[in-house]
Amino acid sequence: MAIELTPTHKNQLSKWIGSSKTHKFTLLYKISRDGCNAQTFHSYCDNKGPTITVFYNTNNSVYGGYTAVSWNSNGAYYTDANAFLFKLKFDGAEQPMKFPNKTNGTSAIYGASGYGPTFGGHDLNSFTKSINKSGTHFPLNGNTNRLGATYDFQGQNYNSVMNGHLQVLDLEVYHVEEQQLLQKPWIQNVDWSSQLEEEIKDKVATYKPLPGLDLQQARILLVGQVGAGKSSFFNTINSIFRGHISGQANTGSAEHSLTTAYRMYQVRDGYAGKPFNFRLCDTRGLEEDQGIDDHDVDYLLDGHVPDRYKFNPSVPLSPDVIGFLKHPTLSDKIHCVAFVLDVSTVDVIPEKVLERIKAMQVRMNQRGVPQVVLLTKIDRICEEISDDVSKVFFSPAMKESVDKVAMVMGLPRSNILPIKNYECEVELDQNTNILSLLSLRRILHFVDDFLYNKLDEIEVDQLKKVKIGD
Ligand SMILES: Nc1nc2c(ncn2[C@@H]2O[C@H](COP(=O)(O)OP(=O)(O)OP(=O)(O)O)[C@@H](O)[C@H]2O)c(=O)[nH]1
Ligand SMILES: [Mg+2]
Repeated sequence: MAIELTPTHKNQLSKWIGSSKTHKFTLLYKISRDGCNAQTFHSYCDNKGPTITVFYNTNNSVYGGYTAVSWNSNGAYYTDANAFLFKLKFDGAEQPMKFPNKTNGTSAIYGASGYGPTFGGHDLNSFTKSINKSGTHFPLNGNTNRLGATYDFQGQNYNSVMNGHLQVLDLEVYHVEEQQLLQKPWIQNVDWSSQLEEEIKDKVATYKPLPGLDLQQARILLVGQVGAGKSSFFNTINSIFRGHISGQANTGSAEHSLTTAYRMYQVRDGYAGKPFNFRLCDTRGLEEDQGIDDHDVDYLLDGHVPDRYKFNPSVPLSPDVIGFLKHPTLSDKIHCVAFVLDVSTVDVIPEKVLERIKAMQVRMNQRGVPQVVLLTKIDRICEEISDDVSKVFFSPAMKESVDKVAMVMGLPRSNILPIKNYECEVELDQNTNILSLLSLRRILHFVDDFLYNKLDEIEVDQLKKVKIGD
């Protein structure tokens, strides 16, 4: 995927810039698109107000600087007490650090026609004149000789922020401005009341799959990248009906999927109540070369895979595994698929993982299985949502992410369902519950759509038989 600021990075920068508002980032200049040339930089960025400059180096480190003062070409230093340098990632790992100005803003930036973005005197000079691309990267000719002269690097240095070089895959400058929440919700006007919570809880609790198909429970398959929040979604729904935060499914962060066995989780009505008429089927997380593949997906969709089947990355699923259902019926099959995607990293899903998802979608489409996206970790991309989940449909950042995901997945926007899973909370939250329940209810509606189609098929078949019998 293209190199650009992720929603999480935007949210982090937004917090550092200050004020409780989120910010809108508008791309002004990008060397891979516009060429690495100081004059071009100035023609696109001078007199534009506050900006963020971001470096993406060849070690997958991301760093840069913010200034509230406009860039200019006057050959002069400018004062800005709000300016800061930062690092977001180092060697591919998230390492957010802010390096504040330590000179009361004196010499915060240097603007000159032959210079690319230059911070301090000079803590960080990106490049001078123009740079040609060399293979995949730009060998910037700037310097960092006086790193720490104007900005407090808090013990960090050229090596621990910039990997000791200025070879970048890209460099971007964004205009930054405060962003208001939308006046009107971008999709759905929800009344975030306890009455609504009870209403949807009841709908979910009393859900029955379409009669006439001999089906007790709807089966919803959760698929997605490692750490996206698949198991947490089950825990969230389970917690709502248990009445307290529950961690029945194992969740957390690990290099490879924490979920190693296929689990068809049931949710019960209260502590020891009866299971509801749906199951959330949790799978091993997708990776570039691990996790369920499109071949496994065939078996999963068609209902051959037994509960607690242990995924083994080196041994593909086959009819020889213990418990393999040789003749599954409609009730064993999957009736809706929920792709679980982490909204904070959705821009950087590896190409290979996306290819796997696309290949799976082909198989789902062949079977007419409806698909939705559960977009998790929405608290990570917008401060207002992090404070209050009910702001989700008023957040421009959220709307932008939903639009993007809908396009990438080739699904209507109404199939993209933002949710906030419980992760560190100790108490249930009404708005968090409502959002998850709304998503689950929509999924159950999609299950019904699938079942109606099955019923139609059966009725047509029966009609044919009757006609032949005539
Ligand atoms: N902030 C935040 N964290 C979340 C959310 N959902 C999940 N997490 C965290 O993300 C991490 C991974 O969540 P899991 O539910 O284990 O993810 P998974 O998709 O089951 O991952 P694997 O089983 O490893 O493939 C955990 O630390 C969760 O607490 C969310 O909505 N917001
Ligand atoms: Mg899991």
